[in-house]
Amino acid sequence: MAKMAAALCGSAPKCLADRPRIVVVKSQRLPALSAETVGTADARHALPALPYPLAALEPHIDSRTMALHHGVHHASYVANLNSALEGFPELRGRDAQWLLLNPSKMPLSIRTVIRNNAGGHVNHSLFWRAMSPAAGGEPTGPLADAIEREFGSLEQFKLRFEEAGIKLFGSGWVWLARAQQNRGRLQIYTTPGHANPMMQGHFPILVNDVWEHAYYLKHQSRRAEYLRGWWPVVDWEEAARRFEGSDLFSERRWEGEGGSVRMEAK
Ligand code: MN3
Repeated sequence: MAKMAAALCGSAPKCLADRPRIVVVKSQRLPALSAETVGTADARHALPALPYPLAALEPHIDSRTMALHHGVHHASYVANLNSALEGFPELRGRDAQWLLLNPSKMPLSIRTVIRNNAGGHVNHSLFWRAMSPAAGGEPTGPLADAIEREFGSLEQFKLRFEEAGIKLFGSGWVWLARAQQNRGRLQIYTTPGHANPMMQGHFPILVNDVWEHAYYLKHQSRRAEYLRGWWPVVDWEEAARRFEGSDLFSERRWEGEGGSVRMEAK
């Protein structure tokens, strides 16, 4: 009987209340400054170390790609960010996520360069942690349930994620995130350049980089092949941690996304 009631439930408020609690991300609560997010004017953004060796994701992601991607591309966003901030001591203590999410507080002369490079720094920091050598398999727990509820099955989700990445024109990123609207339900997003769904108040759960520099050495222009071959290195435990952590609404969950813990004194 209870099973039948659940099947008939639909979107009536009483029925929604029975579903797992999903908290909406409210953009006006992004991200309040705390002691952790305000460094000193002497602080510099720093390239985070990879959480695994360069060859650890072989054969799915080759070490040459990893070395260039982390040591050259990501490093250059960090260097460009630091250099753009040289003349602006009032911004030098802000972490990359704050800089990305507060464009109106940037002087016009550096607004674009900050957005691009703070975005590059934040997104790559998330990307490295979305993968792991001891990874793959399937998500478990509440995230697995939510994926099944939204997409029908894990396989369907993967296909739609790949399709979104394939269809994205030019360079950008493909995301699984909790929507600010619709009770924080899971949604696939793509962002151009180094934009991030956080800019619209959505909370990122999983991300893949579809800039050509992420796959060109191994896959040349075959982006679909890269996207399809990425799943064995996806760290579902990290994604589940982000998903479950995002259920507890607090400003703390936004901390550490973009390098606040990785700033180093000059
Ligand atoms: Mn990249």
